[in-house]
Amino acid sequence: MTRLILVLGDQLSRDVACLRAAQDGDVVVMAEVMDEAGYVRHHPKKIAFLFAAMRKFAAELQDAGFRVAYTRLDDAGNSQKIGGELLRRAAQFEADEVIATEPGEWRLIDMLTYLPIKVRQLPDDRFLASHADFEAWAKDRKELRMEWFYREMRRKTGLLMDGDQPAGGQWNYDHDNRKPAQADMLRQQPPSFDPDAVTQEVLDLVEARFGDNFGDLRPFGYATDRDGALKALHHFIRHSLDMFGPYQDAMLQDDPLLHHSVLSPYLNAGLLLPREVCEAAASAYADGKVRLNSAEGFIRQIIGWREYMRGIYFLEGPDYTSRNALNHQRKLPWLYWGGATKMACMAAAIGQTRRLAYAHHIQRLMVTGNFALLAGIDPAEVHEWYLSVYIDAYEWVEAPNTIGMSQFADGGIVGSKPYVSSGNYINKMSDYCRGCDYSVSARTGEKACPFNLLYWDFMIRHRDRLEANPRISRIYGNWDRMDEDKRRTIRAEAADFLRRMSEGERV
Ligand code: FAD
Ligand code: DLZ
Ligand code: SF4
Repeated sequence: MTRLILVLGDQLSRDVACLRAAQDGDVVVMAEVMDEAGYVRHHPKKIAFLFAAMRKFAAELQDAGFRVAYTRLDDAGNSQKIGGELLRRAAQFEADEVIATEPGEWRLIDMLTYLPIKVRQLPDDRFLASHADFEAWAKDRKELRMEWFYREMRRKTGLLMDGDQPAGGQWNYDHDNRKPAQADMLRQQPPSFDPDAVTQEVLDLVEARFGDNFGDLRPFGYATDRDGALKALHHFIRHSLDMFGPYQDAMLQDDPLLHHSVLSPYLNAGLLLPREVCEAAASAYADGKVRLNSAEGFIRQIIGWREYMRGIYFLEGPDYTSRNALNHQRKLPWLYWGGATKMACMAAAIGQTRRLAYAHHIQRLMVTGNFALLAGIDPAEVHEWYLSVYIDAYEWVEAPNTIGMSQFADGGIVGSKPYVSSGNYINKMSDYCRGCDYSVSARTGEKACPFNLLYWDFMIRHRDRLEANPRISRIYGNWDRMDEDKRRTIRAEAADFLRRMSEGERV
């Protein structure tokens, strides 16, 4: 009997497990379906990127001799579900078994588990840590801190290691990083790729079908095949990696990317593999082309944070996305969907998200994420927003970053304390405050930076829980020393701000 080989839209790697298992006569099944394109209102650039990359990958497989059954979104008979397409193709090719690579989302894993046909889900070994590796690491630990996991991953991969010691004698060089950036006309931007005929056709389809989703479809400059993704990788290693470390936490109004790699879309869709990306960075360091704090910082994001986040998602199980440890219930305000705001930092982060389907880590964590947490937004709504608007968003990586790292909704599994800050941090790391209607130095009054008001409001609302944390407790001393009137004013103005925001006023 024929077997079907399922390749999902984020499994576009020649080395993916199901393709390695393919035999003569098997049929590769790929499908553009509304169930996947519509489980959240994805940014149009994300849908276009994946559909174009899927079409090109299918053509590449066909050229390499695979039998491929590819369903386009508008094809007659498209059931608009991955499961439906597998059953339809099984009937068409008289197949009795599906070979899949485990999807990156519980929803699809469950769907495949209960599909009325035999399905084998192979481990996704594009990741460097298997579920068993992560479970073994996590077992019996009181706290699942990324840094300890990362050190094991360094030893396991041998990346930046001198024998059994870390290169340079330290595991982590972050103390050399975290510098604010200056505007620089000469800073290199990632390469932009003109859409070819395949991509143009997809752009027209996405415009017609998803044109109302939040986000600009055009101009579209992402690579949509492996050659382009490799070009982006080599360009980053050559031009930006050396400065990545020092400036990775910086934010500039007129430079949305700074020295970030913008490789997450390609890594997460399978056009690049994590090991090759890290090896390219490690070789650049070995050749003396980039400084150690940059190579180490970059590699840590991939073999550390990326693998750790996936480990947490699968360890914690399907209910992780509905956690709400701080019991936050406020609706996501309209300004996240492009509604006007006077906050220059939010306007910048959300504006570039709309244009590019991309914001870098500190914009996601310390601007939009920080604001949502301070304002007490329901983490399920925050999760849905991040899953929708970023080109690199898949639940296995987005949920632990949002629910865990950013919103502290998992109660402290990913982070030992909430990532919250007043306007001070944003002012130190960016040039946003200079052009803002609010004043970052004002703590009360009409001009008070909302991050300042909401910071204290958040800290006091959650005092019972947070004061016990030794990393936070001394902050309450500052509050207690504040004049009683001042404290009352801050809380009243915070409440007024939140009320006006929730009523749709421009804040
Ligand atoms: P760089 O800064 O150049 O970093 C290099 C690579 O490291 C990235 O491409 C990525 O693969 C990896 N990386 C860095 N930080 C993380 C991290 N915290 N978790 C996982 N991988 C990391 N990343 C996603 O890939 N998809 C998401 O949906 C996603 N959602 C996020 C939501 C929130 C609230 C936050 C705070 C972070 C989220 N991140 C997500 C992590 C991070 O912001 C992005 O990986 C990064 O901004 C991608 O841009 P880049 O390729 O330029 O990264
Ligand atoms: C994100 C996405 C989109 C927009 N569309 C498709 C699709 O039409 N077909 C497909 O196979 N995959 C798509 N994907 C990626 C899946 O949603 C992804 O495989 C799961 O979320 C698991 O990570
Ligand atoms: Fe953001 Fe406050 Fe600075 Fe305005 S003053 S940009 S709201 S941090």
